[in-house]
Amino acid sequence: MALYWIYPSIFILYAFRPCQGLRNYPDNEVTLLDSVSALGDLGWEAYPAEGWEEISVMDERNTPMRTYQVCNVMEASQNNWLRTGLIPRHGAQRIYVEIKFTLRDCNSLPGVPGTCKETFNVYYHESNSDTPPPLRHLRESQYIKIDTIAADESFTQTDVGDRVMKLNTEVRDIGGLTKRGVYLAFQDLGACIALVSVRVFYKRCPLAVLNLARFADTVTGGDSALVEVRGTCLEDAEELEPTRMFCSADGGWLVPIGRCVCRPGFEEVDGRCQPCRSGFYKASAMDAYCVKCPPHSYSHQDKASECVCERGFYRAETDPRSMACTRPPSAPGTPISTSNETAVTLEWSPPRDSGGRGDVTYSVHCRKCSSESGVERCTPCGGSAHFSPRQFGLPLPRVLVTELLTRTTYSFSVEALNGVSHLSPSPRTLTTVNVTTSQAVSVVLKERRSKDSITLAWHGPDSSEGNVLEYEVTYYEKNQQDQNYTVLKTKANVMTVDGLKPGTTYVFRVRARTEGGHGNYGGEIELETSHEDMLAVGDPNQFTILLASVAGGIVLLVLLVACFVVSGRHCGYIKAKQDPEEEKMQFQHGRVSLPGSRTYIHPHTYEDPNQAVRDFAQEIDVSNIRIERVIGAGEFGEVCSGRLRLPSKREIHVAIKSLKAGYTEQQRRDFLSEASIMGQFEHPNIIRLEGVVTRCKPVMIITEYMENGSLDTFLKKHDGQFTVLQLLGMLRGISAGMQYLSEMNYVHRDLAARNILVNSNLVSKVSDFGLSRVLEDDPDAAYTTRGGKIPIRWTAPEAIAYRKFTSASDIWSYGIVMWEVISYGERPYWEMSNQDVIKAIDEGYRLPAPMDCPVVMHQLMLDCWEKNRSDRPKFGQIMATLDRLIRSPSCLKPLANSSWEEPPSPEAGVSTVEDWLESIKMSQYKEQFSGAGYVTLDSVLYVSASDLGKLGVSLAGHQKKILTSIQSLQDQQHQQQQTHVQV
Ligand code: ACK
Repeated sequence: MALYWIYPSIFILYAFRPCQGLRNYPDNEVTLLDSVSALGDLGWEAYPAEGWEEISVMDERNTPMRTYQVCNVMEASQNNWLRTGLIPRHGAQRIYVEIKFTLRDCNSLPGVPGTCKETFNVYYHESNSDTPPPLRHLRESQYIKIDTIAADESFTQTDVGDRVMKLNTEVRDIGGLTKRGVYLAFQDLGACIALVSVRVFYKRCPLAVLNLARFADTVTGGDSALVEVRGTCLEDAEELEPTRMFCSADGGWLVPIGRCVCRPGFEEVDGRCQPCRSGFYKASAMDAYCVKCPPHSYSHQDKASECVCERGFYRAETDPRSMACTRPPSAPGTPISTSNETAVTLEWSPPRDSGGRGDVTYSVHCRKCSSESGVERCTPCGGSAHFSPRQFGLPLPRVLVTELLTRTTYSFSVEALNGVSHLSPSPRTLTTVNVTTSQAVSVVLKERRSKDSITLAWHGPDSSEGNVLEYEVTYYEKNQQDQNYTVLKTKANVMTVDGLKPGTTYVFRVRARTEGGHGNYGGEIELETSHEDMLAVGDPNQFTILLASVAGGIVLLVLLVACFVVSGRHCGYIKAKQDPEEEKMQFQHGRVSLPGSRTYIHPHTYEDPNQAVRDFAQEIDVSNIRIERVIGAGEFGEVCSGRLRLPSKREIHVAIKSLKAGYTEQQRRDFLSEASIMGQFEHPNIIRLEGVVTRCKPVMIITEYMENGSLDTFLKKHDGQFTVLQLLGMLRGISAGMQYLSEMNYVHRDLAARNILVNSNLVSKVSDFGLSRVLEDDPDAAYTTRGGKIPIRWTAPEAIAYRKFTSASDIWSYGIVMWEVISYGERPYWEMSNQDVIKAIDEGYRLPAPMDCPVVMHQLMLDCWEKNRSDRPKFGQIMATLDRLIRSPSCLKPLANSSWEEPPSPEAGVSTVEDWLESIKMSQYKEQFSGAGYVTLDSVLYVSASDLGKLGVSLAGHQKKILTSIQSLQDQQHQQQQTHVQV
């Protein structure tokens, strides 16, 4: 063991174990091995014997601490191995290895040969067995290299003297594990190293409780995918909607969906369900809180889901639990009766106590009484009396009883009832009144009419009333000022009255004379003579039919008029309803020829869609176009790039969309509709239409060429390469274009980064105006329950739910585009399903701020995602905000997730050209580099842009990426040299 080592050991003692026993790790990390807190011998195997050495040192609390050290720098050809025992992975698919070590700077060791190293290698081997073959039989090929570890901070003799220690911490991860555990192996090839601590851990999403659901401690997925976890409702809670959350790869919970609620008798307090106290209750899981028992009820025990009624009070089955308990009403007031020969009207006052309810009704019981030998006997009337409106369940305190016998005494008892009367065992209280009817001729049953006569028939009084001697028929002409009566007499109970005026109404009454004298008149009846004899209808049914048909005619007429009025109003209504925010496609016909008229005209308003194309798009002669190459595939055919030279104009670069052969007329119309829409716009942030070719095949749409293609692909390709201000510039462009469109009353409906094109100056322009695009073209569109196809992740909830597409729904989509831009083309809501997205949005979830997103930008996104569309900003306001931010970039400094660590630069730790190119995702150039002799990392440090050109890296973006990375490699090397110089 080299003599140099003693010093670091001392430093380990004092410098690196300040918190022995207090090591706290984030609660989403589960430690599988921690060499520092191991109590006994670590039992790691070292080979050869003179290589790694376990050295126990004491920390400041005199606690022994184990380190492994090696420092055979004086001898060449070192190959010293140190291997841990089997570290069980406990189900984790990805584990992390955190190594803390110190490393001596070779230059600081006087006289060491050039073989001295400043790195060591870390390997792993997956295994199910905890008895590995001895290390001396180790074959390197059985182990997989995790990395070569270099020190960020090596230390020198001076550091040792100054007692300044430089501890390095490196973390590496190993994914895709399947066996019981892993062995870690450290290979030293001649460096002076002390392994101060080795910690192996995996990440998990720690047990979480949210929305009254418990989400179990979950091991993160092996790759970057989210792990979906079902929640279970807490005790005394029940599921309102299945609960789910996603455990992200870095141990955080994302996107809570669903909810549990406290079951009846329990309420939520501090995130748990607590029982309702006595005197309180909660009837439904959907109620938020326990509430006091309603009047006349109580709960003596906890957890009451309803309160019990006090004695004498009841709750009807249909009464809500929140309603006071009630009781039957008191008796109604004594009825006042009015009677004639066969009818009685009864009226009474309502009960003084309604029992606390509003559903009091009345029932009337009828008995017919007669006295025999001075004793009155009453029997139920049965069906012989008729009650109007009814006998039982009368809503008002009155009833008309008809079809009674004349000169008969009846006993009527009225009772008041309510919704709980049937629950009360107490006898009901009735109010009774006796009424005696008088004698009269009852109702006229029949009538027959002619121009000048009317025939009447009637029922005579009951024979018990005595023999009828004659009937007296009285009538008069209804509309005569002085109502002169005419009295006619007959013994029969039918009479024809002649000598009447045609078409005139008469009023008739009939009474009987018995031995006892004249009885009372029955009711009056009005009858009208007919105008013509032929209209003299004998049968009252026919009359009814006639009346019915006349009435029907009137009803029909009324209905027709009503329909007419309603339909008129309906049209008016549609118009009136046309919300200024509503879909703004104006269905007017004609050119936009009025200067200053800035309203978009929908091509469907044209009877002949070709006319719309002629109106808005210039026809280009195909000889002016030169197609160069295919750049993509559109819905209707290929998209190519090419050149357009119009007479007396300079040649320009254009994109050419063509309509594939074999199209239908409808497809041709849909294809060209994009040109007739685009041709109406003229704005620097809207893709410009150059013209169309319709007179020969294939039909083409020619637009300006956008060198950088669609924004989503462009951003993914340039991940992390722009400043926030550059991203803001792109967003400003999109919002300027959208403001223009919204002022033109055009609603885009499919605003998404994939539908924004970017030119070589990073100007972004809104594109994709085809009429059928939302239905067919967009790969992100999904069918909704209403059958329409909608790009769910980009679309406002009201547009998904009821197709309410407005400029405000475009604002929602704009917020999603902001998120896409700041996250460099990340897929909104990642791999969540469309259904989950809809649900999560409905429950108030919103996309979190992307990495490095300024707080203000995320706030602006959240404003665009306000549920209520009128609360969302307008494009003009968004423009103003972006302009303000661009003017004062300091506002962009606070980041929404500043706790996120700076990601390590991709090239950190790479040691070969291949690894380096891979780390910056440029491995397609591996062969070009090795072919040109760039085999070591040092050799690429001075590669220039022109060298790259010669190597065949011609894309400006790729050159930029490689050169930026070379710059970081140079910085890293510079830092390492600085450390050496300090030594
Ligand atoms: O992402 P990209 O490169 O950009 O691939 C698609 C492809 O055509 C199919 O739509 C590209 N594209 C469409 N219009 C234009 C244009 N005006 N300029 C350049 N590329 C375009 C789009």
